[in-house]
Amino acid sequence: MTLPRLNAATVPARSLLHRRAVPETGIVHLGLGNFHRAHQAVYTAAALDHADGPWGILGVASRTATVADALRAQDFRYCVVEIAPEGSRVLVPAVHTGALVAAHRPEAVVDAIAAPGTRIVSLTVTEHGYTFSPRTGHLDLDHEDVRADLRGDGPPRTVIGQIARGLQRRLRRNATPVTVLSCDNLAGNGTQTARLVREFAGALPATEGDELAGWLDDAVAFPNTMVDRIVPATTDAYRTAVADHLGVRDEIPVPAEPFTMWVLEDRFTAGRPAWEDGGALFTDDVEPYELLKLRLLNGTHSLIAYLGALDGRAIIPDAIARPFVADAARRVLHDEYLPSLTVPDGIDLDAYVAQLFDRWGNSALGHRTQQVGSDGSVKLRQRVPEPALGHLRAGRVPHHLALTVAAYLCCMAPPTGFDAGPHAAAMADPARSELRETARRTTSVRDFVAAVIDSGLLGDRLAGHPAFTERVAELIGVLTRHGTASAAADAAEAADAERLPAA
Ligand code: CS2
Repeated sequence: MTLPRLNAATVPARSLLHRRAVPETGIVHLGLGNFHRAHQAVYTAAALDHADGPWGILGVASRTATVADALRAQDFRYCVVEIAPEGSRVLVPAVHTGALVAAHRPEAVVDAIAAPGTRIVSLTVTEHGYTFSPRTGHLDLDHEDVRADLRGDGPPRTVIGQIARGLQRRLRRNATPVTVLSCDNLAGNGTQTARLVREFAGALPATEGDELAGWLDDAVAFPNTMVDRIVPATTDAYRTAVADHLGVRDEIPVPAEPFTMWVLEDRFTAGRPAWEDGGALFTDDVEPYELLKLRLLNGTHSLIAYLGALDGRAIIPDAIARPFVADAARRVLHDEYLPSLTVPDGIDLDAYVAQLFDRWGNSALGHRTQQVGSDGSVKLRQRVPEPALGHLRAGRVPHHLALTVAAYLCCMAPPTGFDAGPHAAAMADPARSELRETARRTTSVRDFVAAVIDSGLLGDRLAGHPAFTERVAELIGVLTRHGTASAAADAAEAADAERLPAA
């Protein structure tokens, strides 16, 4: 039997997260991927369930039209499939009012940012989407698309270009205040976005740039946020779950774990939805929450993904079910990430950590090691260097942070004769070809690791710590000669030996 397609007429009322009319557009969201649709969209639906407001979302996909086309065909309805081991729930947020593809209609994106009705420009474009130089963290002025956006001889191609050019048009047309809200896993995501937009303005011809920079100070806020929800890629299993639960066909359901968290600074220059109605937490100081999440969750997640992939595990729950992976995860989390943080007031650390292991172990979710391992070159610099430097400066080698980097490099540029397996091979990474090239032109693993670290892949400060380079190289040696579990055992033994009191 062919099921009816999900749309405004066929959506079962019981699954709608709010029953109000779809509001007018007040939010332009860049990055129409699964994360936004299972996170901010759900909080916005919860806010609208309590009160009307101009908080419809115009979603902007960067290149591919699949989601935007399906959204239009479904009257902007789609399902969030919440997956828990004990069963799943299907919910429909219904908060989108339009969908665009930036690569097809770049001018429309600039116009939408400039529109007076737009109060918030939010973004989930992944670490990779911010076009910062991996070495310096500053706007990458050598990037071809950044240069084209600065020349302005065509519509902007980069996200920072779209925001800066959209704000410039807004300033000229109506000069109404607006908030730019980064929802990506970057430390100080609002501060970093503001800096990159200012760097863009600073690289424009002087009068143009000064005018924009002055207005940014007066009328544009960039609050910091911490976002958290594990959201895997969509597969047919989730389309089937929607068909089974709701009796309709949704081409673009979003799977998500039940857990969700959002912590934001309350600095919005043109109003905001009452996201607290969906459980969001507003605070003056997001940083401790961001660092807690970026390091304990995301940092440990990277290690689980790389060890798991090298051990032949397709999904995170199967990786963490391996005792040696769970042991390495506990060690990196407790001994190497935790000392670099201040736990925010009100967080029960033991409960938070226990919950992380439950979340990673959610076997019904099928979160792929390949997904978490992808884009390591832009993710790891947010996760590894700061905590590693803290240990190195105190004279300790962080063996499990070194193991994270070693396992990442084995996935990206497997040494000759070493087979990293299909899950590592499937990881996408903008630096993969450069890493392979570096491996090809160096003559030893030690030289390869030194060249990678000197290239600034993990920022520019680890290069001054040869002990870290040495340890990464040793662990790559053990991993490729004796296997992933042996490398984890080597890291654990070295960490234990250093913990023993001196004789
Ligand atoms: C993951 C995150 O892919 C990754 O790097 O660590 O996407 C993680 O699942 C989310 O940040 C959870 O909030």
